[in-house]
Amino acid sequence: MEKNTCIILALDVPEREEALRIAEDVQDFVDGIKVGYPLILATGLGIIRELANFAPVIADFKVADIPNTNRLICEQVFEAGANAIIVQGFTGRDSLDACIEVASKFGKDVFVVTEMSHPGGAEFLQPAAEIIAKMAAEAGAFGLVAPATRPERVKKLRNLIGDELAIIAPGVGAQGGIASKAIFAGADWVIVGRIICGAESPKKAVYEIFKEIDTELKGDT
Ligand code: OMP
Repeated sequence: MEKNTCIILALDVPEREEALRIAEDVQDFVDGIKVGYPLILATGLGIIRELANFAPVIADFKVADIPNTNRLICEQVFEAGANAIIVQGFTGRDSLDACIEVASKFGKDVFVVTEMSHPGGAEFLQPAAEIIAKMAAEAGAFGLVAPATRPERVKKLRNLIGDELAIIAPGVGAQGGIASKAIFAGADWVIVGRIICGAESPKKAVYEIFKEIDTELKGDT
């Protein structure tokens, strides 16, 4: 995935036509499109290949099972045309290794969830986030998912892993996070859903996020 705009669209809509309309509208302004259960359960796995015409697709299945089941899930997802998959880290090293093994076979990437962005993400995952991040680095994951709602945690995780892994950060807009703060804290990309998908002009909504990052970046130099 190339870093141009630092924005990944979370395409959480339940209809194919709407999804394709939004993807087409924003295709030149996002670096990736993340799809998950809402859209794939509603439309089928085939939507991944359709969306891949617009931008690299990250399949957000937050895979969290035993190694063999993880392997089977990853194979389906990469055969369907996804560029990357999001998996949970709390299931342990062997489960993660299974995902990374399949991803390597396909030449694709694995992102590992550390601490989630919603308030409940601080309950059980936060205490384990740093161990999970280290494990992800050792296992050869491509990147981490870390909360834009807690930029100080993104910074902590970035300091821990160095520049070895990418960080993608959800929680901007609807969950209260601010894009520039997550990027300053060390995220490579922010993941943004509702404020883009629900906007009258998704393209304009993406531009507003880009402008906020850009303005703050310039202000910082
Ligand atoms: P909005 O809150 O609408 O911007 O969407 C955020 C997207 O990121 C949704 O697709 C969530 O499922 C996803 N997400 C989080 O919000 N928090 C996390 O900690 C992890 C994810 C994720 O793995 O993508």
